[in-house]
Amino acid sequence: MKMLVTLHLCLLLVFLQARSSTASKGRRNQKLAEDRLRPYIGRVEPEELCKLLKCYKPVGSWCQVVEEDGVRVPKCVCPKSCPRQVAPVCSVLGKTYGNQCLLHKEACRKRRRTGLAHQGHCIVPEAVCSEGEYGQFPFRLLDWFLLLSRMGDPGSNNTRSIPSTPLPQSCLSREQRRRLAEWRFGVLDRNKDGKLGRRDLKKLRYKHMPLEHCAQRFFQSCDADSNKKVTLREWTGCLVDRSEIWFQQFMSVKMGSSKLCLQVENNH
Ligand SMILES: [Ca+2]
Ligand SMILES: [Ca+2]
Repeated sequence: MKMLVTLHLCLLLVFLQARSSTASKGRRNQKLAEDRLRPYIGRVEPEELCKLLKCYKPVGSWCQVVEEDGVRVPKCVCPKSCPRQVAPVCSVLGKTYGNQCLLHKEACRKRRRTGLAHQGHCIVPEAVCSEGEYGQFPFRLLDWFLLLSRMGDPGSNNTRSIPSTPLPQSCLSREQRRRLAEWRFGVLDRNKDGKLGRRDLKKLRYKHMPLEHCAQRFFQSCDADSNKKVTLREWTGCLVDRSEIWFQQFMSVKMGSSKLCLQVENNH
C-alpha cells in the first residue's frame, strides 16, 4: 500500500514537472520574442511591433498595445471583454468569430493556441457531386423512398402493392418501382398541379437525403423540356429508367452479373 502511494506521488511529480517545463518554455519563448522587439520600442509604432510579436503566453493571447510606465508597448494579453464591432474572422480551426478579439477570448478561456486563418467568414467548400455519385443518385433516391414507404410515411398506403418485407429495391418489379416514384411525386406536389416546381423539390432536399449535393443537378436533368417543372412523366422516366440502367451497369461491373435480383434467385 505504501509502495503504491509512493508510486502515485512519483507519477504526480513527473507530471507536474512536465507541465511546468512546458509552461516555462512558453514563458521563455515569450520573453525572447519580447526582448527581440525591445530595442525598437519608442522608435517604431507599437501597432507595427505588434504585427511582429508572436504570442506564446498566456496561451491563446494576442498582441495589443498597452501602456507601461507611460510608454505604449506591444504586449500579449487575453481579452477580458471585446467590442461589438462586426469584423468576422476565421480561425485555423475553421470556426468563424464576430471579430478577432472574440477568437482570442475563447482561445484564452479554453487555454488553446488558436491562430487567425484569414479575415472574413470561414469558407465551407461545397461538396462536389462526382460522376460516380451522380450516376447512382436516382437509385439511391428510390431506395430512400422505399425506406420512407416502409416506415409508413404519409400517403404511403398508395404503395401497398410494394412488399413490406425488407427486399432490396432491385427485387421490386418495374411496375412497383414506378409506383414508388409516383407515390413520392404525389407527396411532393403539394399544390396538386401535377408538376414539381422548385419549391416542391426544395422540400425533398434536406440533410437526411442520400447524396444531397447531387440533388440539384439531378432534378435539372429530369426536366427534359427545360420548362423548370418536372411532370410525372419526366419524374418517373428519369428516376426509374436511370436507376435501372445504373444498377445493371453497377451489377455487371461489380458482381459480374447484370441480373437485378440476385437475392431472390439465390433463395430459390
Ligand atoms: Ca406542384
Ligand atoms: Ca419539364
